[in-house]
Amino acid sequence: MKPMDQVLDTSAKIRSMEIRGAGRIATAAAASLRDFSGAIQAQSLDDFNREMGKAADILLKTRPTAVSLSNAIRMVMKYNAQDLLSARQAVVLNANRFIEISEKALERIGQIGSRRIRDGATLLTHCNSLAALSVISTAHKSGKKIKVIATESRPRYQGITTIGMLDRMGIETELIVDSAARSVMNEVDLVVVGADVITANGTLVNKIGTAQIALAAHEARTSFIVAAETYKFSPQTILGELVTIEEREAGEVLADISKYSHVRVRNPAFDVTPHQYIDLICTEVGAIPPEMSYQIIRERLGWEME
Ligand code: RUB
Repeated sequence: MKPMDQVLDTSAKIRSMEIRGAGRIATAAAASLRDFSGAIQAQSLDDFNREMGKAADILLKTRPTAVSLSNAIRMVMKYNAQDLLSARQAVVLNANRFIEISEKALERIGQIGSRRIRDGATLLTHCNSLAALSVISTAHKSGKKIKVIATESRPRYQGITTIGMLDRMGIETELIVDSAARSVMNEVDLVVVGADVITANGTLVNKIGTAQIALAAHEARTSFIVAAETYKFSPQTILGELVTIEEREAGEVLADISKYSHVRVRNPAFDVTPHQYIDLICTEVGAIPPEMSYQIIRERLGWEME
């Protein structure tokens, strides 16, 4: 396999959602850049930089919403080497560091988030988020008796992956269709979801359906928390950049559209939850109100206004 084929293969897997979820996309991209850096036959530092730039670009274009992807790529590509050997070493170091930080963050988020869960609680989660599942599994492992209601998360049914994971952990679980969220909300003590993006003002971008769950939780006075590594926060939003919401193919929603001549199927993959509906964001550096997102971006992502 040519070195670039490995990058193309990872990119194809991310695009087709064989690799999915903001955290998993980010670590897969970091690992792909690391492996590519060791495999390319660059003759000079310029060659190396150019090839790395191409690979980073390909990975960056796979899915447009999750900021974890661009943050991970930026962290891996932040090398300022004088020669080829040190450039390679820096990429490997950066990528491994990112992957390690990301694993540790999940563990820490679990510890921090699980403190919000009381014994006997009923939780609701949407889609399939490793960060949200870390909160849930840590609470379970600490001996709290919990029940989880999981949505299907149409159209890609990531909820089925979630119930599989919960089942393997031995957690009592109920599966509902997405539109049943309001019906069960009065039984729920806490909603916990993951994040694809958190903006400078604490707005959450996550799997389509999250916003109406947040709205239902707000109306039912049910707590709504987000579990997210700090690399899910978006530095670009400080400059007012809008988050691109991925629109996926119609075929994911309706198999045969051809028999309808006046119908267009819309398939936005993510939606936007305003910060007013979020009680807390559990990150690896602590549980913060959404209004503190700006500080996280300034302090954790080392990003300065230019
Ligand atoms: C996945 C999704 C998840 C977040 C967080 O969307 O919306 O809630 O990515 O996941 P998709 P994690 O399936 O379209 O990628 O906590 O695992 O990063």
